Amino acid sequence: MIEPVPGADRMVRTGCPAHNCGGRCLLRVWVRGNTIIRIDTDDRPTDEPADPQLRACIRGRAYRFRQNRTDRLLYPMKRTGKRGEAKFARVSWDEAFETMAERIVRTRDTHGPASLFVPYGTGSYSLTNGRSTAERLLNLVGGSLGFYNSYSWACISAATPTVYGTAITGNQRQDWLNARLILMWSWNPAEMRDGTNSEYFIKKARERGARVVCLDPRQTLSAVALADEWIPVRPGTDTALMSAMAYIMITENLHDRDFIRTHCVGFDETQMPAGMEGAESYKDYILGSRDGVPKTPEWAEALTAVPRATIARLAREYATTKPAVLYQGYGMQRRAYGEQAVRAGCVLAAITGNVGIPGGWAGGIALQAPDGGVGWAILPVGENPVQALIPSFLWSEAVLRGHTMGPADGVVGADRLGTDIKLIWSVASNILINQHSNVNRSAEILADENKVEFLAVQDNFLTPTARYADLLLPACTQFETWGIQDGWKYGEEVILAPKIVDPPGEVKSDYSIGAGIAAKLGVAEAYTEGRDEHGWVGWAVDHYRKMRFPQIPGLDALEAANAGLYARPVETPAVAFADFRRDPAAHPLPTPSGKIEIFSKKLFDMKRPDDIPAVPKYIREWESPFGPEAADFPFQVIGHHTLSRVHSTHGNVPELAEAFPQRVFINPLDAERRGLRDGDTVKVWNGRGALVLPCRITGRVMPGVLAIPQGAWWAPDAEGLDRGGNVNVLSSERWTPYAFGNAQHTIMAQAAKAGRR
Ligand SMILES: Nc1nc2c(c(=O)[nH]1)N[C@H]1C(S)=C(S)[C@@H](COP(=O)(O)OP(=O)(O)OC[C@H]3O[C@@H](n4cnc5c(=O)[nH]c(N)nc54)[C@H](O)[C@@H]3O)O[C@H]1N2
Ligand SMILES: Nc1nc2c(c(=O)[nH]1)N[C@H]1C(S)=C(S)[C@@H](COP(=O)(O)OP(=O)(O)OC[C@H]3O[C@@H](n4cnc5c(=O)[nH]c(N)nc54)[C@H](O)[C@@H]3O)O[C@H]1N2
Ligand code: SF4
Ligand SMILES: [Mo]
Repeated sequence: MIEPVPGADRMVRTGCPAHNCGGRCLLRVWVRGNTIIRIDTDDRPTDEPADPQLRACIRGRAYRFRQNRTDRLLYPMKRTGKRGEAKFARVSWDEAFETMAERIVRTRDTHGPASLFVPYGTGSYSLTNGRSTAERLLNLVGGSLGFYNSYSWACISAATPTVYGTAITGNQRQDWLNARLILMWSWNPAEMRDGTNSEYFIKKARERGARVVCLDPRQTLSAVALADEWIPVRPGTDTALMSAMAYIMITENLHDRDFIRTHCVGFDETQMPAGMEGAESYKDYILGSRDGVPKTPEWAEALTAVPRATIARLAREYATTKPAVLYQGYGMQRRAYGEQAVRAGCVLAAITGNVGIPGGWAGGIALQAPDGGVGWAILPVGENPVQALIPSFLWSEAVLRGHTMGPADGVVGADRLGTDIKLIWSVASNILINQHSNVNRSAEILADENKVEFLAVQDNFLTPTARYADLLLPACTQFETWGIQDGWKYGEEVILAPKIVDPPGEVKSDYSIGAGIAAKLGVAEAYTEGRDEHGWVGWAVDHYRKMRFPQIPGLDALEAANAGLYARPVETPAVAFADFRRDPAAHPLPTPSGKIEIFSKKLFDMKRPDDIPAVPKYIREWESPFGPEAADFPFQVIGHHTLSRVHSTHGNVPELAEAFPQRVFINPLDAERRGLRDGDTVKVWNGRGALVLPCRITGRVMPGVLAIPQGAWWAPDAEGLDRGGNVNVLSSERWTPYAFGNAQHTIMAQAAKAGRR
């Protein structure tokens, strides 16, 4: 039932602004005049797993506090002080468009189109807002340097296909109701949303009798609310734990020998890929027959801090409780050698025979079967005339030494870049300063006008990145333009995002900004194809109808219904690899062998056994409690994804910060040794930077581990000490060996009391 909100003159159902929040939910937005006065959520009377409500989290419900802030960027502005000083003067849109056009042409003609770059940025996935609006324009005037891979999934998206040949390894979530055991490994969907309703499906599975175990260094909200057991694991050691589980399975004969024989390669010496007969198999590694180190529970206990008896029990339980889900979150792969934990988890799923069956789970990145799910709610960008791509995480390398970069630095599509990055147009992104590793390094690089010669930032607010802009372009929020969304990773919905209020000041949509610059460059017609934002949403609805949702009504009907969404119920959940399971010869995997590659010849041929082994191995992280660095920097620091923010988005909303203050979480044993009381301010530092924050003393984080939620806005004082508590002042720019990914959870640091509350 709709309860009218007092004072509201209309209610619009819409998608929650599509940031990179891990979900896609339905909001009811109550408006008076041009002001949003209240937000609540999905009121459809459905509570069935086939088509559950898309209920909003705290961020969506609190969105009016972000929307209505008085410090929104209102006008285009140009820099008047030094880079990073954040001194700006207002300019007209005409001057802003002219400056952009002139700089794009000048940089392209001087350094080549590969010197132009639109960085990774996930602030908007709502079709007409977001970075694709900039890419589309640049592609019409010569192109720009592209990137592949993400800050989210670098290792898991690169490593999953080395095992399965595809990223579509996930069953639809309704199938979790068929599972009898669910291991939530490094996965916290009660807090970091991973598909709206993932936690709902876990609850439903539990109601049906599944046991749920959570493996995480933190006793997360998921461990508390969704799990029967929490097993604390020392960060960065998951592959050791998985290896010891395999040791128990192999030595106790609990593995699925038939499935391994018919569907896998590389498990043991009897089934090595052609030409690899003498190489070390997975079983060789686990039993230690080549390296002399059997991967026993005793061995793993010393690394993981998980008692050997627990390891053995978990191994037996996972091997014998069928079917079972081992869900791999992304925290354990945003780390040094994150590729190994991904491959090791997939191998456990394979050797227990959980692949391709209802209630089972293949592991890996788990895009949704049968076709990877939806995910087209971005403006088409066209063809990029520049072929070269860099790994998204290596943009700062390409600023410093792009002209020397080639395949050894992860460049694909070209033998060399041939130029450094000279112009950056950052749209819906806080990567450059806040979200990339090693903030102090990034700030120093960007402050140098001889490196990046021109930096435009397009955002809603004066973010830490925006403070470094030469030109600030004020973008509207997604309530202020037309958009359309689909599931973040899972889901069967198309969600309409109508324009609800007019933007303040002279604020424009990202698309209109692109169109304004396009006009100056003489490509307006090609850019817009005659459509405004609403026109593109109509185009997208037709696209969805052709691609996946044949029954979806037209835009007019969707608009008139004010239903907010079109949902397709999932009556029979798809199971990834079901065909392969039934008949592997007729339905081979897209791997070189056509089978599950426990041993990868492709990786073997890279001839880097120490950091890219052919079978998954535990490798000590480059910063770890077991290395000499631990003498000065004994704590492992994790910057997990927190409920109150989407990365740095919402980081300037005091109402959310009051509910979830930014703090360092520290175990009572560690706090006592440092003389800390709850609420004391703590300084945390390493060789790259330092921050201060109040502490929260809690047994919900392992001893030796500090948790500092990622995404807080960097706020350095005069000494460079970060008062905002941004964990990236501590993280390192070093990338992972195979995926060239960000290892932002691999941090060693020291901590001490800075003050008393
Ligand atoms: N509320 C909220 N939700 C979000 C986001 C957000 O910003 N806020 N961001 C979204 C995006 S873009 C992404 S990519 C995903 C990210 O999703 P994830 O990467 O899965 O999220 P994290 O919080 O980094 O990590 C998940 C859990 O892994 C744990 N962890 C860290 N290191 C290790 C380890 O070495 N071993 C084990 N076993 N566990 C470890 C952390 O304590 C954490 O509880 O979240 C999405 N959902
Ligand atoms: N230490 C550490 N660092 C991390 C991570 C971690 O786990 N640990 N996680 C990484 C991950 S997984 C990700 S995905 C990245 C995310 O990093 P980013 O992609 O930079 O995401 P946000 O920090 O949310 O910044 C998005 C920006 O877009 C702006 N914005 C929002 N809506 C709009 C819009 O409609 N138009 C425009 N123009 N701007 C808009 C917001 O105000 C915000 O400034 O962070 C990465 N950084
Ligand atoms: S999960 Fe994401 S889409 Fe859903 S309400 Fe929260 S912020 Fe909005
Ligand atoms: Mo992400």
